[in-house]
Amino acid sequence: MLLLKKSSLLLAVMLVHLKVHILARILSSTEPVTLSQAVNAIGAFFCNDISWTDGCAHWTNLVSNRCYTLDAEHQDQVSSFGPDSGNACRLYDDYHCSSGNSIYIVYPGSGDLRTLYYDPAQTDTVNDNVNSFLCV
Ligand SMILES: [Ca+2]
Repeated sequence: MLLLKKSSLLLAVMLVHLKVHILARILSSTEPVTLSQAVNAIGAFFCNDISWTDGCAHWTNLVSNRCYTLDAEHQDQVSSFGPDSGNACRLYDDYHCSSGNSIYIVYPGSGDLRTLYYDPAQTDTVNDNVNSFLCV
């Protein structure tokens, strides 16, 4: 009986040491910060001409699901649009991500928005017709 109690006590002490060791590893680890930064790395690359040329811009550190209105240089002119690796964006023809005309586009995007249409009837192309977008 005494032997059993001693071994139980020893086991309890070992468990406490193990918990302290695991806690110390978690607290000293930098992994959660690295993971958080990776998740938040949202960006999009777009250009005013097809094949990723003319008036290109790379907007980075975007907030997930926040609407971004294009600047004057790109409004109604973008012909190539690509979310960064791991990202997806919804493009809108209005300025505030609120109209009925929108299209979901995933990495690597499209170097020719003339091939994408806002509507199923395929009359309203996305080319030169983007004014705002949001990404996740
Ligand atoms: Ca264009």
